[in-house]
Amino acid sequence: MDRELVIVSNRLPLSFEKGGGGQLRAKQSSGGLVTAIEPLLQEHGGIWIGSAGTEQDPRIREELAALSEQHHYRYEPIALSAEEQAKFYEGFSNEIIWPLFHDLQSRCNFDPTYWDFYLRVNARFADCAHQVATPNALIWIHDYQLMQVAPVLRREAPDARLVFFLHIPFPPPDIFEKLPWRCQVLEGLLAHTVVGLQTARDTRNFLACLRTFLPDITVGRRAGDLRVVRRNGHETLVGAFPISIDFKDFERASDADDVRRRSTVLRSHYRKDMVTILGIDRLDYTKGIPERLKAFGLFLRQNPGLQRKTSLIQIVVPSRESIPGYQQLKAEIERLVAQVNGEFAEPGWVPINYIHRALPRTELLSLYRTSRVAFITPLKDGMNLVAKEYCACRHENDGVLILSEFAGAATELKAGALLVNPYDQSAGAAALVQAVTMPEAEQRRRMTRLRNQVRRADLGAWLKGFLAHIEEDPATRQETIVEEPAPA
Ligand code: GDG
Repeated sequence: MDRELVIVSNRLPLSFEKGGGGQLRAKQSSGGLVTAIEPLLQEHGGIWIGSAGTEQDPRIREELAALSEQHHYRYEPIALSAEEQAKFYEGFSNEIIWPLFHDLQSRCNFDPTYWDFYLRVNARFADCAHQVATPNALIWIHDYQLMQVAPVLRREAPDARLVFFLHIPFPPPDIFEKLPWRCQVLEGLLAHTVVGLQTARDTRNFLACLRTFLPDITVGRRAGDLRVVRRNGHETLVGAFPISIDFKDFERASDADDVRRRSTVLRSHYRKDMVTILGIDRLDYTKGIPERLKAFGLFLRQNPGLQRKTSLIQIVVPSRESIPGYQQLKAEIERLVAQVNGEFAEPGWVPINYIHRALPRTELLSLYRTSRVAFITPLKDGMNLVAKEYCACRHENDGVLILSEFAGAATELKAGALLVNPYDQSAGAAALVQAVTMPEAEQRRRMTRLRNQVRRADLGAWLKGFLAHIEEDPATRQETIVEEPAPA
């Protein structure tokens, strides 16, 4: 890539903790966006703009400057006040956009004071990008917290390459229309030259919302299901670019000595014929954790013969704990774990191993290696990288992936996974029976397909597909664009 790369995301890929003696400790963040973007900057260099938390400690800036020297890229921190964090991040982003875009509109809190903070903080990110980026930099803005950065940047730097990727789903018009600021959000997105979404369904929904709420647009169809949206003389390329993982890196890292050693220890904790089932999620109501625990309880109740032969290991990574609802969710999960364990546990066998903390990477990879089943059932998910990581770590081509049909990953992985409706406990229980008792030959057939798919459509392919459109110049484009009439 010839241009300077500037990544703009809500958070930097690391946060700071104060040690016992008051010294600052940098901690690498986990989460889908970091997993995908960090390797890109490591390879190409550039700048990452994002918040490093609400702490105003001046040492954070110094520490980041020192870390920038060691890494291939530079960090530009944005300091948010406690009120900005509360109303822009926890408020507008996570009490309105997050639930609405995951089709959970009844969880939204449409507090009218949030929007001004969203605009104000987005403008600060835009100002920072304007100041630090070279004039022809590629400014790649990420995700739902920053959908109003581009309109400001476009005014300040009319020729900048502004591209956007949405990591979460895009809802259909009859859900999106509840948003009081729906037209401004759509207009903000059209200030980019490329808008990437996770799946064809998200792209369809986005285009349907544009047609419904901004009727003065025209839409042209291009090869490969891409669309060109035109409005007021500006063009935006819109398309699905399913995000992925660095398959080879996961495959290699999960076969390293430390992971092999840890996997042997993990296996030794269980009886030889025990099938371990793995769930890993951030603490979030979209991930369908209570629904999954209920399905597992039903599975045990309906299948006494499989009790003592199966254990669910459920990792819940702490997340957004200051937002109302997340504490309640944690309490609900803990109540359900206690209920299922209370009903079925016996000396020597605990049905659910519940872990509420982030795990070191070695532990995560060892769990992928040793768990015969991955049980991943979000109510709705942009993609879900855990599903792809599990497949990349299955060296023996065995194991079964049970996946929600509402995860973006289901589009690519449906041929090898067992797809379930996460709201349907009976279907979840039935899929568990099928997974736990699946003959080895069928496991291998399915897992080989899954691994081939993830290997082929890996992180490199995602980047290549997305970045291929960055340099396009509408004035010299050869391809004919067929105007697409709005559906009746
Ligand atoms: C958003 C969208 C979309 C998890 N626990 C630990 C840990 N992780 C890592 C996993 C994985 C990442 O976090 C989680 O990614 P997901 O994709 O599953 O989910 P979100 O964080 O909600 O991500 C999602 C994604 O963006 C990318 O576009 O797929 O739909 O919601 O990489 O490995 N890592 C470590 N310890 C843990 O305990 N080290």
